[in-house]
Amino acid sequence: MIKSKLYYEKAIKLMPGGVNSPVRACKAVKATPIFFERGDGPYLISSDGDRYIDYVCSWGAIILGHAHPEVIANVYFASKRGTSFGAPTWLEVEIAEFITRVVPSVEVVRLVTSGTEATMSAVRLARAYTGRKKIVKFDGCYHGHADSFLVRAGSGLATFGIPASPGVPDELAGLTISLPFNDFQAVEEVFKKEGEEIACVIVEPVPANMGVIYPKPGFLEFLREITKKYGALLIFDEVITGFRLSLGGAQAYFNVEPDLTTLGKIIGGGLPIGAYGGKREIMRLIAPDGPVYQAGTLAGNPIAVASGLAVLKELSKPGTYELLEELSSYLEKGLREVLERLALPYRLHRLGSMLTLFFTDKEVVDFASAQTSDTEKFARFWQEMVKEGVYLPPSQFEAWFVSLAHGKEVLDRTILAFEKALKRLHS
Ligand code: KE4
Repeated sequence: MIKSKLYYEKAIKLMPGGVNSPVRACKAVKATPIFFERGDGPYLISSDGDRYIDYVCSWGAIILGHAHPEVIANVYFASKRGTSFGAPTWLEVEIAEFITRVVPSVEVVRLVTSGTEATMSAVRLARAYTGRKKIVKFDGCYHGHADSFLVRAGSGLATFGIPASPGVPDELAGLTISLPFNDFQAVEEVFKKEGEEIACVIVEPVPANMGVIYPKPGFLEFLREITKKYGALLIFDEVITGFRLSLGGAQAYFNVEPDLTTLGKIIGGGLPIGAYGGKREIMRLIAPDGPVYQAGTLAGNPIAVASGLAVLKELSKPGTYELLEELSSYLEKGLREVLERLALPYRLHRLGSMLTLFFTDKEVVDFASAQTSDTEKFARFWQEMVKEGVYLPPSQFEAWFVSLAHGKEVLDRTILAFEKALKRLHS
């Protein structure tokens, strides 16, 4: 990886950690980041010319596989018409029509340019709509880097949040209450105590930012009911699960309808995009219809939207999600057989085409239990998988993503690599 090392030496002088997003620095896996030049279907090709089977998939944004011809064609022809006008285009109407048609809770949608913009705008809207200031999130769930989300759970249950990053004012962090995911009682107690002051609950319906965690049966329905009871809004952050778990996202998969939904990643086909939406009655508060301000120079950018439309068109073809499920369950089965053969007690979670192997023998139901994982062992495992030509997210607390380009031959090679990596790890 000569070139990657050379590029990294230059990069770290010019950008914080040599990267434009922290997790890419591969600090959690004690490795020099690999620099990539090209994606091709299920593969990434590095600057050193090495080919890897990719399970990062741009953190979930790539679901058709890299450089899908329909996406490339749409981007090419859109860019020939110019890259940005700062004025409405028909493309935005097309994608808004699609999203509002297939995502159950969304009647009106606003496009932005990242998941963070989507979630921070949705929270501002919830605060405006309810006239309340407090928000509830869950430990280990990540909603982007807006100040209100960079909050650690306060000591004790219902005390206010503590800044999880310098630069976040205590006063603002204090308005965020962070609770253990899947903890019915903790949510009940907080709402009993301060429900009338809570503007919203924001949740990843299937958390993927602490590794993939299953919502306990009835937990999402419970959040739906308790927010309704106290007049708070329920926000499903579907930046990852949107168009990943089904065409209608997690809300369709679990049949639980939030008040607001945030989207990103897949709807841009790998180009910068985000979106938030919900019932007309709520969204009508957004400027210029209403007084809640939110804006963006490149929001609804025609190239990003053209890219996203190509992906959404492919995803809406009959049999697509059945194929994705078939490929993902094939991979899961193969990985489980290896864990059984090697008598390893690790916890493998999979929902749809996202999965995580927790290096712990404990049941993983929330962030605290996910943190019983041996991150040192994960780091060595990650490095061994790289040696086998498989590129996994460089953190124990992320999800591996299967794309429609990950055919059986690629999955078989992954399963073989998995066995060899674990054998070396445990030799
Ligand atoms: P962006 O601002 O990064 O587009 O989206 C923020 C966001 C919001 N909500 C959820 C559920 C998310 O997962 C994310 C971003 N995901 C992380 C990785 N899991 C992005 C990767 C990174 O930070 O580099």
